Amino acid sequence: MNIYQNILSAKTQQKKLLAVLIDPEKFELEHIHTFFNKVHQSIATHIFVGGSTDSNNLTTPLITAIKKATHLPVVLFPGNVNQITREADGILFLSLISGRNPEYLIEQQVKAAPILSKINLEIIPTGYLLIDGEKETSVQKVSQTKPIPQTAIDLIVNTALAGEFSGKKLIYLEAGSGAMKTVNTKIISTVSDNISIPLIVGGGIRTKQQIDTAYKAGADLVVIGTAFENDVSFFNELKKQ
Ligand code: 1GP
Repeated sequence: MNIYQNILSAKTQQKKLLAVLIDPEKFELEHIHTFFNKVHQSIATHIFVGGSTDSNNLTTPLITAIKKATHLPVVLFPGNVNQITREADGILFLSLISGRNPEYLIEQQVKAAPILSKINLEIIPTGYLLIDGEKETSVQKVSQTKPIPQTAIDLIVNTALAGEFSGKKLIYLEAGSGAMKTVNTKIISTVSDNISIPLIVGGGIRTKQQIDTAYKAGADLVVIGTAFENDVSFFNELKKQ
């Protein structure tokens, strides 16, 4: 499975992608089969697994169970190095480039390197930008970095471009899990017009209309976690044609 090549070719064909984000601390394993029945009837194309914390080391058993329940690619979206597991298919190798905390710019990556060098995960370098979603999110608390205000479009674009020029293969615009305000369309379209690598957008997206708006503005892949956690019937609105 070449996850990145598939994302790239979807972008070329203007086929939009949707990742369901599963937080190991919030997912109820006993409902895995009903959950994935819904996922498989929907337009979801990827499963992302991760959270800001995973104090009880739930990621490995969760991904083992997910791999049995689905053929969709399972991609780690780790809050820290302890969430890395060989059970996944790939990993977003994140650098929090909107922040200036060396721990999340390079230190976690250095700690991850010896683990990743021994296992066979597809590594996808990702420039991760925290954008103000009008709520103090876990990413902000854990990373001790400030989000970029939505009005600072030049800074957002230049940060995304710096990510691309540094070799990131994806740019992720993150308003934070449960954000009150999603990343606005002006930001999405300006970043999308200026970069050539695929663009991920997530944080606070709760409706089909918000998904479509993000796609139209230039998002190649939308990530949704909270809306599915709160109500699995949201999948019914996202049925495959
Ligand atoms: C969070 O972008 C993701 O990292 C998804 O956010 O939980 O608000 O959907 P939500």
